[in-house]
Amino acid sequence: MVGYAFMGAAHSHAWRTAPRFFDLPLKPELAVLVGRNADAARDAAHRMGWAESATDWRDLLDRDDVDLIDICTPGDTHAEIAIAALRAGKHVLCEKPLANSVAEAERMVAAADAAAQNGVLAMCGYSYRRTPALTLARELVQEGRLGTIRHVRAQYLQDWLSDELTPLTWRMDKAKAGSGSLGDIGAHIIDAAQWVTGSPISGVSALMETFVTERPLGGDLVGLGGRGDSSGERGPVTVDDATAFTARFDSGAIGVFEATRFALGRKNAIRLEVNGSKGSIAFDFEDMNVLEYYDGSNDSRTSGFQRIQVGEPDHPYTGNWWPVGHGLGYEHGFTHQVVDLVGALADGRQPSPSFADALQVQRVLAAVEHSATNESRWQRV
Ligand code: SOE
Repeated sequence: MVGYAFMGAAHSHAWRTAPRFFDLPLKPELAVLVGRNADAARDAAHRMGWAESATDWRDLLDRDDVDLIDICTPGDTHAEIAIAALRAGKHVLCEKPLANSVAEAERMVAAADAAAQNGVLAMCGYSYRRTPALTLARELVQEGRLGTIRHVRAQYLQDWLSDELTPLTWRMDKAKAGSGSLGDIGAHIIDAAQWVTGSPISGVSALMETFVTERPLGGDLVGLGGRGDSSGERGPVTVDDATAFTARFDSGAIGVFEATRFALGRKNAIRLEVNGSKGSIAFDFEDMNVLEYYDGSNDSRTSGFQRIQVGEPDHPYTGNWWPVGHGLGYEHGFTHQVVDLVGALADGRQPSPSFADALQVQRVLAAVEHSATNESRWQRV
């Protein structure tokens, strides 16, 4: 694994936990944790359960005891590491978004296609798909329970930048992160909307905003909050704080999307509502064990959104955990991601989402950015 901050911790938990709750055909071994700072990487390896630590990811390429490289670094290093790993015959799990540009993402897809000829496989870590309630939503759409999809309403609301004194970190540096709210959290709802509905986005019209254009220096590695001081040195914010866009789907459905780090009071509210001709679903990650479902076939006397407790043994993934009503958390999506990745590798099957799936998300990110920076079809009032 390369990187050991927020995603490194979540992935390590998943690699350790998956074989203890699911019968995996292959047993993950946490061999080497890579981080630039030797002491910090050694501490993290010990804390997160890795046998060794190293400071250069290139050391992994010719180790025959390493079969897969898990990339948990900021987006500016995804292409270099993934392409080298695939060429060295290592399977790859790469965090989202796949890359910081469509060009990089296309190079990664080409490397993945070439590697797949030799049975070397790659996956992109859009882990929210594996929240049981969202997997159930996709199953209901696929079964036709919602009928023809008309609307997708998706929001990803956080508020960790609402304080103007929250210090700069890599997440606000375009060179490292590629974009701000758009790629960090907007990418999740773009992937989830396309995956749940089964239809790719074909066009967008967007606006992006940076409310606070400079901040105190001194953020930490995870870079999700904290409070700097107003007297110290300040630096520029080079990414979006918030994004809003409308979208058309190949299927003919229309979508409204919003991603922000300034929705004061909303901590990690991933909201998805899909309205079809026969039914609707609604989800909010801040109530992540519930899927709301409206069955249009009910008679009007008994109709209404029902709250499905997604925890029954026949719901996705939940049979391996606790009895219904006890609930899962943020970390379980990462564990389910490992379960599905390891199952695909054992069968020699392409894991989902593939790099090609992640490239489609990257194309939507680029279209949103292009629309927002070109005032396209914006009518002044
Ligand atoms: C910060 O917005 C962040 O850590 C994202 O980078 C993650 O993808 C999301 O799961 C939680 O919030």
